[in-house]
Amino acid sequence: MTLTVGVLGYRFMGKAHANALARLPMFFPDAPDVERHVLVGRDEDALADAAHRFGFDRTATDWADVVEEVDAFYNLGPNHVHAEPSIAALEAGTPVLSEKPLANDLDGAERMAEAAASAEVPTATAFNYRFVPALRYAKNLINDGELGEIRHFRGRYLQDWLVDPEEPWSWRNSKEMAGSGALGDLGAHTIDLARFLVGDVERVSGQLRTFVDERPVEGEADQTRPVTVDDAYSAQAELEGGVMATFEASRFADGHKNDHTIEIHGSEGSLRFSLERLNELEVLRDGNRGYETILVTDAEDPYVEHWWPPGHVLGWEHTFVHENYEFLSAVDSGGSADGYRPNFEDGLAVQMVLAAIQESDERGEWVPVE
Ligand code: SOE
Repeated sequence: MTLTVGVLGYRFMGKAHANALARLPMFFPDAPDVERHVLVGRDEDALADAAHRFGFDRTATDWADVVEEVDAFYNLGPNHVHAEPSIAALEAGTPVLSEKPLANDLDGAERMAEAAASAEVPTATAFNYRFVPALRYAKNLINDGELGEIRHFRGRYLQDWLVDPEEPWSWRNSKEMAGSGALGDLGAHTIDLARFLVGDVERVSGQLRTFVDERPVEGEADQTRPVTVDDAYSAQAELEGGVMATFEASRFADGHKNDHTIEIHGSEGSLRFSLERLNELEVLRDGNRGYETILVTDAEDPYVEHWWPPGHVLGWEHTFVHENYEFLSAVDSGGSADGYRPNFEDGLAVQMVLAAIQESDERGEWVPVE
């Protein structure tokens, strides 16, 4: 059976997921046949150009005309657009992939998770870094007890695309549209990896900071719009099992382009990962004096058999191919709501941590995640 996919959104994430769908037949021959059926957006000229370049059969300007007819609906719009179309698709029984964070606020995320639980179909929150081979390898090491009892998780996500105060305003600078800034855009990934690799977040103490509080509006001379979200955040946290965690992210870390770094320390060893060197995992174990660098590109390493010989390294875009392969395989097999992880329940769990960090910043004290 060929799965028809409808996609809302045709800019950065639209391109990333369209590329992933196009790669599946060549590299994942056991993936379901997928038709890039309809691309949804508002600007009809830009939409038609994207649909042509991304290989979609047709376009639509209203998601309501699409969510019932397709076999899977991808919501790749800005955070404030995630809830309504996704809930409508789920109410029609259509599996949904939503980009992260799940929503722009906790209420939207709760309503999306409730709709997913009622629909009992696969859902996906697009935390694509769970699909980096090196991080799958890390999870296997931890699950096999190679690091012993986990004591520390340390995650930071550093970018520098907003260092220039003249960088134009975008929806990512709006609390109404995004919900938060670096916290939800970047911190959501790190918090999801903490849940994936170690365990749930039980309480947090965090701070948010905005360094530049207004930005020029692209194409409108002398016009500015307020920045109403954080440019950076940091938080300390306690994970289940008493694990100590620190999280931080910034869009003002000059010199860091997409530097998502994870460090984990246990009673028997440690590991270190950096997205800017995503084929490598640094591991300290067996009482060795220093870290060894493992190039995670052997055929037996997660997902690598689908690609190239050892050492022919993968990139950021390959994580979307792995994510789409797993989600669409779950859809094709008629999987249940738990047929794919991370699903909307995982997306809500992260949204609860984001909200707790925001509340902790406001109250200036530790806040439980509940
Ligand atoms: C911008 O900060 C961005 O594209 C995020 O939105 C993505 O989730 C992250 O993976 C890369 O940076």
